[in-house]
Parts: sequence; structure tokens; C-alpha cells
Amino acid sequence: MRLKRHPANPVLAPDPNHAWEALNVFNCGVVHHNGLFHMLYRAQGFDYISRIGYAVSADGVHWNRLGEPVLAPHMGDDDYRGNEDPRVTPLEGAFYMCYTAYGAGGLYFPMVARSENLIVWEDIGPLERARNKDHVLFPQKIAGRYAILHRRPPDIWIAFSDDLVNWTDHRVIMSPRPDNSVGWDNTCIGASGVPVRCDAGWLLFYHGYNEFHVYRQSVALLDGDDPTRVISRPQEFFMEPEETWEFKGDVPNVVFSCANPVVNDTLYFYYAGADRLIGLATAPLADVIDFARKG
Ligand code: BMA
Repeated sequence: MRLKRHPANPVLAPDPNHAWEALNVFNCGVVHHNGLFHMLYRAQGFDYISRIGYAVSADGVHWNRLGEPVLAPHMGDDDYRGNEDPRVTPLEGAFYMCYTAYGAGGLYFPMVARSENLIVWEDIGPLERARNKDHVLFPQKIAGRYAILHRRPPDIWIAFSDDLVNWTDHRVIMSPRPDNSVGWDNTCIGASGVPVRCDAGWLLFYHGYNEFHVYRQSVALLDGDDPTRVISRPQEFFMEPEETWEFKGDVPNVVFSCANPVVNDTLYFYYAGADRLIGLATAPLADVIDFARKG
């Protein structure tokens, strides 16, 4: 199974009229809410500082964006190099953005912020102050607690919380596969967008890379009641760099995703090509579930 790239790709490009997003627009979170697609995307100007912009769309393909970022460095040394890779989860009537704060001394750490309108964001706090990223909240509580995926390299971890501030019961749920004969996820893996609940369990979209630093995308299936348990994990990826703009950009050979909303039984998989442009690929949700179950 392969996702189908949208013919209008790329759907979002840097805007030379805005200094803060003149160089790269890439990893984005997308939620479908009240009939509209809302995108929070990572942007860089020539200063290479990451800020987060907002765009809105009726069809998921054509976007209108705000002229100013909605989130920019605001924590002094802790994030002076930027706010990165937003993943946005609708939960209990609000929106939660998981983003990476990139600060002094090469330290980056996972933050959680909250909004009621997708424009004004308030920090809740870090998941931990340690080299960790690719974190994303589940869209519902699991057995009465909030649940989050995160990455302590090179593995995907899960953790739980009563208040979104204190996170406990950290454990590894999935690791790179050095023995995978396809050889695409043998070095490091991390979650993509918000896990999707279906009858079969939780779809965990994730990326992996190998010794050549090629980023590919696939999906695994977690137990619906106990997402610490992996039910199935296909050997194959479902997307890899194929287009010129996915091979060449700021960082070569990367398709990277932070968003996989499902609208009308279709998976909308938003991804960045080579850390420079944003594209869309789709698939019928039923095909994705089939792939995740059977591999
Ligand atoms: C990872 C991510 C992204 C980026 C990717 C490829 O570390 O966190 O910031 O898109 O590398 O460069």
C-alpha cells in the first residue's frame, strides 16, 4: 500500500514576503474542526529560527495564512533557536499543541501548550527537560488518564498523566528494527500525527530512518484498551521520498509528518518534503487499517 500524493502538491510553500517564513515551511499539525482544516506549521526565515504559523482551508488543499506567527520563541535561553514540529490534538473541547523547544547548548525538549481557538497558545509545561521530541497526545483519556507518545532516541515511548503536567509510567513501546530486511527503520523512529482510534485499535503513524538518513513513513496498530501493546507492525513503509522537492531542499531525502487527520473516511496525511515544503497524500482509511493489520 502506498499513499497517493495530491496533484496540487506542494500545498504550502515559503512566502518571501514574510521574513519569518521566507526560507522553509514544513512539519505541521492539522485538525479538522467545524468543517474547516486548521494547520499549525513550522516556519523558518533566513535566521533559521523556527516559529509556528497558522493557516486555514475549506478543502485541505488551498490555504489562507496569517501574516504573523502564532507561536515564537518566548522562553529566553530555553527556546531561542525556536519552536518546532507542532502536533495538535483536540481533547475535551480544547486544543493541545505538542511542540519542541530548541534552546541553548543544543538542548531540545518536549513542550505541551493549550488553546481554545488555535491562535492564542498558553504553555502548560514540559513533558520533561531532556533531549526528547516527537511527542503527541492521544485524543482521549486511556483508563482515566491522559496518554502521550514521545521519543527518547531511538525509541517511541508512552507516558501517562492525571493533569498534563506530571508524567509517569514512561515505557518503550516500539524500537528501531536493525533486523528488518526492508532496512528503512533500523536506526531511529518517532511518532507522526495524533494516533487514530478505529475498531481494530489505535493507528500509530510513525517515521523511521536508516543509516543513510532517509526518512520514511508507516503505521502500526496498538491495542485499543492498552496502547502500550503493539498488535501488528508491517515490515514495509507506506511513503518514501519520491519527488524532486522531497529529495532536495534544506535536509535531503525527508518525508516527515506531524498530521494524519481522518475526514469522511479518508486519511489526510500532511508531510514536509526535505524540510522545505508541505505536501498532502491521501488514502481510504479502510486501506490503511488493512495495511496496519496485515502488513
Ligand atoms: C527530525 C525532526 C524534524 C526534521 C527531521 C528531518 O529530527 O525533528 O525537525 O524534519 O529531523 O530533518
